[in-house]
Amino acid sequence: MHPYPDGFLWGASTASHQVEGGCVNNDWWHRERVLGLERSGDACDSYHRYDEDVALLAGAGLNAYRFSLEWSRIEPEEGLFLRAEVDHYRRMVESCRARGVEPVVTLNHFTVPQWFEERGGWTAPGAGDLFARFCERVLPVLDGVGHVVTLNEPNLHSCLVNMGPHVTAFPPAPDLAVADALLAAHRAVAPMLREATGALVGYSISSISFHETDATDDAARRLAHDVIDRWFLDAAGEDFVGVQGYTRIHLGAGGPLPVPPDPAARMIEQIGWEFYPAALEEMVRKAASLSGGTPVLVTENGIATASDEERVEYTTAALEGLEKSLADGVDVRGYLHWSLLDNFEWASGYGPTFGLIAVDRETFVRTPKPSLAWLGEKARAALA
Ligand code: GCO
Repeated sequence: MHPYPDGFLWGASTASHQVEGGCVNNDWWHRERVLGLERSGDACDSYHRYDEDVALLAGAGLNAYRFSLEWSRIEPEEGLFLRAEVDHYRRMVESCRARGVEPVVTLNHFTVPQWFEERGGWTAPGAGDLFARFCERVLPVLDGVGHVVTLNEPNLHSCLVNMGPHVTAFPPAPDLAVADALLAAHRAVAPMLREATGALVGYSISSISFHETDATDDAARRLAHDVIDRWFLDAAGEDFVGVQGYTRIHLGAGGPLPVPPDPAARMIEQIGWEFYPAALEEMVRKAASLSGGTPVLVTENGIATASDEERVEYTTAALEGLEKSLADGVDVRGYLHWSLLDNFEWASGYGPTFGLIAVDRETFVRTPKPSLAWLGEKARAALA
């Protein structure tokens, strides 16, 4: 017997800038150039190959696909909305539907149009209104979509002051102005989205498992609580909270300790994170309890490794933890693996490979890894 409830979502996640290719009009494209980072370029060319991506996912036995809308394509200049791009994302939803795959749509996964960035980003006056207008314009995409994620990791975003995620290390304190602006933006659109689409609406939290050490002080504790707990407490969507848990970080004096502090760590991933699959269970339980029982949707969990055996080992352990929390009555609605494809990992470029499917960097040919069939089998068995 397995503890997965009926209708459990089994799937994988991606994000527009990381897979589409040619996202030339957003803040990240510019940041790559200005900071001399590896360029995202054509990414996985999923803008043109999404149908193949969805077919591979569905063919393996998975029933959910989380992807994001690229705001900079839909509104390339302030106030100029391109109907053809809205239609493009609608076709993605229909491609999912045609294969019995539940689309989980993220409205904003880190990237914003360059014009939005240049007018001051999320904390500039009127930013929330611009996001709300964008959300209204993409309603045709969302018709019949069951789960809408408004913002990806607003808590992580607010930690990495003015630089965007994955570029800087943790600053001494989260930027609460960014945090507040993102929370306000979510609150301003969530009721409208619920009413207009009937979807469940929430946002996804970066859920790092913080572990204390002998050196942990109050400043470090405060940071951990501001980063995670404050968001859970304030924010837990009325509909669901997305949990994205990968690893743990040890707290020292003032903030996180450099990885790896623990000589017992099983391995360190390509991205410098400790292999720590127990993070998922810990964070799912924490999210459910701090949000007062808001249903949890695991919107990301995975491992950056060149070894697909390690991916299966990690995910097996993560799912065992998830099953324990389900057996204890925690309301978890789905598990979406990060990521469907090896893709563009922000400031780390194409080095770290999180995908269930490899992508040839020259030809974009997709080669499913054994972990895709393995996860699909788990899904089939649980859904049977
Ligand atoms: C994030 C994102 C993803 C990442 C993934 C691996 O957490 O930053 O949602 O875009 O690629 O988490 O780092």
